[in-house]
Amino acid sequence: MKKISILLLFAFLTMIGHSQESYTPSDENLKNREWFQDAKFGLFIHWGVYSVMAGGGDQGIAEWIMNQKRIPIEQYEKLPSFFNPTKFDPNKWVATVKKAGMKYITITSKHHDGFAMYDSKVSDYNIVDRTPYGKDILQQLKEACDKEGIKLFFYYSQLDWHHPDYYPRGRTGQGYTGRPQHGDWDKYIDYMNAQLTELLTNYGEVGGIWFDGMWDQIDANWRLDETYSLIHKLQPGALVGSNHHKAPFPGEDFQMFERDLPGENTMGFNQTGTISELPLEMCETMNGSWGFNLKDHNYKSTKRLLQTMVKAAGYGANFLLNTGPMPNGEIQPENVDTLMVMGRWLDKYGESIYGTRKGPIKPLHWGATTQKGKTVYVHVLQLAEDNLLLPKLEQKIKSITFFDDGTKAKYKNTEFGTLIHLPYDKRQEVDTILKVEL
Ligand code: JFZ
Repeated sequence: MKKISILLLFAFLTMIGHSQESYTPSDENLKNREWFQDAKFGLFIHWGVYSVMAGGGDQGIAEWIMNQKRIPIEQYEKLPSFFNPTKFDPNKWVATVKKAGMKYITITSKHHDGFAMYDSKVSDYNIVDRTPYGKDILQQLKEACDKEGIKLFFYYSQLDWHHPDYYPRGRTGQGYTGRPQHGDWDKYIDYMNAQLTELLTNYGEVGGIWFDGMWDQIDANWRLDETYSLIHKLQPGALVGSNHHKAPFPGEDFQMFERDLPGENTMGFNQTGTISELPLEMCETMNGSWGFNLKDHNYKSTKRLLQTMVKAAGYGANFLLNTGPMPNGEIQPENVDTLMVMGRWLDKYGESIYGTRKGPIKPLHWGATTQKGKTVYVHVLQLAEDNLLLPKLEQKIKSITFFDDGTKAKYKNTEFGTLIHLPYDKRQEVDTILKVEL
C-alpha cells in the first residue's frame, strides 16, 4: 500500500515537475493565442475590500492603501466586514463590456492585500467567509461572461501582504503588518498553488492567469516551473502571463506591458526593451488609479485612449483598459461613459482593429498600421501637413481608399515611399483610416 502511494506521488511529481524550459503549448493554447490576438480589447477590473477606502482621500492611492498607509493586518481585516456591494450586477458589467467592444475581462482574484474575492477553501480570508455580502464574485461574473461569450481571466498577486509565510519579505509589506519575523516560504508557494488550483478547477474554462507581484522580490524562489506546469496541466488552453516587467520566462503564453506601449518606458517599470514573439498586451488606467479612487478625476480623454489602443494594435498588442468598481458594486458612471464612446468608435472602425496583426510599418509619430490579409490599415492619428509619406512597403500597392467613405485617395510612389494626399476635409478627430490593398 505504502509503496503504491509513493509511486503515485512520484508519478504526480514528475508529471507536474517537468520543466517549462521545454514547454510546448498545446494546440488549444495556440488556438487561444490566436483568439487573444484577434480580440484586441479587454476590461481590467481592480476590485477588492480596498475599494471601501476609495483611496482614503488621497489621489494617488487605491489598491495599495494597506501598504501606503501602513495599515496593520489586524486593522485591515476589518475592511471585509464593510464590503457589501448590494448593487453588483454581473450581467450589467458584462453588458457594458460588450457595448464597449471588449472581448474579455481580467479581474483581481487576489491582490497584494491577500484577500480572495472568491470562495477559497484554503483560507477563510475571502469574500464568502469574511464579508456581509457572502457571495463569490468570480463565480457570478463567470456565469454572466459565459452567457455572452466573454472570456474571463484571473489576475493573481504572487506578492502577499497578509500571509505570514510570505517570508522573507520583499520590497513591500515590511515592518507594519504585524506578521512574525519568520515564515516558511515553501508553504506560501504551496498555498498559492492551491488557490490557483481552485481558480482553475471551480470556474470552468478560464481565459488565463495574469500574474503580478514577482517584482517584489524577483530573485526569490518562486518555483515558477511548478506553478506554470500546474496551470498548463489543469487547463492547457489557459494563457499565462506575468507583470514582472522582464522578458517572458519559459512557460508564459503572452507578454504584458504596464501603462506603456511595447518597448516604451515612460513609467520606469518596463526596464526590458525586449518585445517577444508571444502575443502582447498593454494595460492602462482611465485616470491614474487601478482601484476605485474618489478623488482621482484625472480622466484620460476618449481620444487619447482610442489612440493608445490603435497604437497598441500597431504593435500587435491588446489593450486592457482598467476600471475600479465602486464599493457598492457599480462601475463608475464616468468610466461607463468612456467605454460607450470607445464602443461606438469600434462599431464603426472595428474592422481595422479586431482580427488584425501588427502592420508592416512600426508605429511612428503620426500613427500606426495594422494588417489583415492583403489589407493594410493606415491609422493617421496626428499629422499637421496634408500629405503623409508612408515608408516603402515590400509589396506593391493596388489601391488606397478612405475607410470612411470608400473614396480613392490620391497617391504617388516616390523613392522614399508612398506620398498620400490627405485633404483636411477628409480628416477625423481621432483616427483617419486608409485602406491600402496590396
Ligand atoms: C502592479 C500592481 O502593483 C498594481 O496595484 C496594479 O495591479 C498593476 C496592474 O500592477 O503595478 C505595479 C507593479 C510594479 C511596480 C509598480 C506598480 N513597481 O515595480 O514599482
